[in-house]
Amino acid sequence: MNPISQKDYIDRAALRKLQLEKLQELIPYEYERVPLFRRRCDEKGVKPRDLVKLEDLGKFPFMIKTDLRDEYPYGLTAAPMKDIVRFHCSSGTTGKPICIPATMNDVDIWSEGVARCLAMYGITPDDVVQVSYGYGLFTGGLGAHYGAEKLGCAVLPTSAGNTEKQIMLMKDLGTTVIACTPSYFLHLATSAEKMGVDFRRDTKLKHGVFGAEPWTNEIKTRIEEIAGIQAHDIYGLTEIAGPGVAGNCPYCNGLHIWEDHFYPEIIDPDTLEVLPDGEQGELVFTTLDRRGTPMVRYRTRDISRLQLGECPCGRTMRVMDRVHARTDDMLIVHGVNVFPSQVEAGLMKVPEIAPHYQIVLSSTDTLDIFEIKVEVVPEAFSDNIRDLEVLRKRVLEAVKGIIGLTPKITLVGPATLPRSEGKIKRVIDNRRK
Ligand code: DLL
Repeated sequence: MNPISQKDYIDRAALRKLQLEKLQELIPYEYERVPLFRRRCDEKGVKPRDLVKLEDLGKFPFMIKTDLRDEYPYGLTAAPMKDIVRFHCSSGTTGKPICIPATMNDVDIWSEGVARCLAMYGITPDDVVQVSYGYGLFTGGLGAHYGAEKLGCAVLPTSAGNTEKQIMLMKDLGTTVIACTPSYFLHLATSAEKMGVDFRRDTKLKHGVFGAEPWTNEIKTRIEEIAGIQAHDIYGLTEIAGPGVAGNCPYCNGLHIWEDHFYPEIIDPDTLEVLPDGEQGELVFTTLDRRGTPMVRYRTRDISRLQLGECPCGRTMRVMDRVHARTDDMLIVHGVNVFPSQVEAGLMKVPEIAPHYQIVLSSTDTLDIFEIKVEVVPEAFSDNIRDLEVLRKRVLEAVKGIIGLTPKITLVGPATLPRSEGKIKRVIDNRRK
């Protein structure tokens, strides 16, 4: 076992003790240094000394994304500038970005999280890791980079884009691990095919480290089939660290959370009550060690569940369900709730359908129009209108079976929908607000 993985197996009682000790340091630190947190605690009538046992964390106020925007750039920074070594920012969808200053120790803990994920996937210092997440303000590139280096891997920092060159380097340098968004990997795969490169035959690729966007088990299977690799899930967010807050182990369809650094809770997003393990709700994290921009009870908006029971791999860190949806990406069409991942799961049931699709919503005066544009794989794409119509009906049935609505299905030719180098935008909502 790589020494970096030893912490994954800590005894649960020792873990809880450690978490409490860390929280009892963090809460007064945050209270003293971050006026917003202090104000909220005072409004709730809760003091740092009220944290006597782990469950007491539930008495403390939440933090949300708009707090980060409102307090931009330094309002939530708790460490002096002499201790800050790095900034990451996330643009979000609207308005001002959020800015997360980090200390050297914050960067170290984050890198350790990524390294522990990689080790769990079976990646070793012998591996060559091509980091095709974007480098810069986004945490994907530098996060994967530092984590892979910490494990002792050889890192090829290609960043995203320049796809043909990426494929050439992958071949020439013997890349064994690629780290990028799943949607960018699918784009790489299409480009490789066009270049006559077969991942199985012409490269040494064995692992994919994919995250930063929701991707279904169906897409995971497709990727594994297309490239002959193991596709691993890595989860994280800028506000908490970046990639490497949690990662999936080969034994469970979920992700071990590095609970010794990132304390998870699941809450009901409506009542804000903490839910017991086993129940689905919104994931909330407290950063136990961060000192640059600590987060106490940060509401991620990601929907997940903390699984019950022990993982056969022996790791004691709790397992969260893979994140397929966010509370804010739910679409309401004709009064029905639809998540893009449900559409994806339906589409991927049809083998002639390629993993490239777009959901387009528009409206007339009285009606929502819900269209799904999806590519057909080259082998199944034909000029025969009747064949395509038969396929279209099969796709419709597959999607309808999951979402319970009848969308307009538009089949399009291979490589016609936009591709992405980073996070893909699946939904275009042109409805009048
Ligand atoms: O996406 C960090 C990251 C980079 C994670 C590279 C994994 C790999 P943000 O840009 O702040 O940070 O976006 C965070 O992306 O709240 C989720 O909604 C989504 N997300 C991240 N990883 C996954 C995943 C990075 N594995 C937001 N599965 C999160 C599903 C994910 N969604």
